[in-house]
Amino acid sequence: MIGAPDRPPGSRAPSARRVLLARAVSALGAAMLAGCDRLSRSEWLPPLLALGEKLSSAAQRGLAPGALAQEFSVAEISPLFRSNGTSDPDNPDYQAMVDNRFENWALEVDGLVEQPSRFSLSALRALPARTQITRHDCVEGWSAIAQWTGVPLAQVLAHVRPRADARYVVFHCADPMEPDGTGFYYESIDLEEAVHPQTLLAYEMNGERLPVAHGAPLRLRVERQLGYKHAKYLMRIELVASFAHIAGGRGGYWEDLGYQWHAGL
Ligand SMILES: Nc1nc2c(c(=O)[nH]1)N[C@H]1C(S)=C(S)[C@@H](COP(=O)(O)O)O[C@H]1N2
Ligand SMILES: [Mo]
Repeated sequence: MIGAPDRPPGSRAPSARRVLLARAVSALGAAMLAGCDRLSRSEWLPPLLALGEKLSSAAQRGLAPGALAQEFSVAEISPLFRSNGTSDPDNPDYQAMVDNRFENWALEVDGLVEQPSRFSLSALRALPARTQITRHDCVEGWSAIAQWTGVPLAQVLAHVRPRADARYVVFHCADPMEPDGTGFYYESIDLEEAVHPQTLLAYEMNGERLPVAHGAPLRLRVERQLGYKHAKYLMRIELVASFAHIAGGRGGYWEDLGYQWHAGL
């Protein structure tokens, strides 16, 4: 196994205010999603995006759950950004897609959604994009700043319309973690993190197509969380009510090995 973080991230007890706010946000999200089941996308999308904006304006007032991660200037971009964990998936299907410049790659989005969908790279590129310069912090003890461009996950969720019982977003990756080609890397976040304005499905790094070493063709950027949450080599996004039935049941490859699911900075 390559690039194993050598210690778990520090776990902080969430403040009572944070817990209350998180509950309020989930309740708001659930109520909104439930109410939107019968609405068309044009009616459904704005409230979802508005929720993300509410979270970020709450952030500006210093309320924890919607806080924005710090953004940096172009001058602060790191000249070197390590590749960590998998840097070239040992998966013949993935390698065939690399050879084909990801023409045949598509992101599956399914699970507890009204409209299961497949998105080609060009379909994702056609959606409104966001660019942000952020710092990546790995629990192995290194950090690096890069510019990321991608589609806010909220936009993709607005297309597939999560059902009222959806609570988590699970990211399934192309890289097997076991020598026999099984045990694919995976991660998960909750819906609050999923609709946060800085949560992106990124297809560009520092203005270039995302390199294989950093997760081509698509990776998650979830800027308020430690490095291992930023799933690379995305193949499928699944909306679930619980992740107990997936792999080791703890919501992620490293979580199954004992790391915290809440990897908030
Ligand atoms: N699919 C996949 N995603 C992954 C990993 C991995 O091994 N496989 N490693 C994680 C860890 S621990 C870190 S620090 C970052 C590293 O991203 P980078 O290679 O762009 O530096 O990716 C995360 N996402
Ligand atoms: Mo990491």
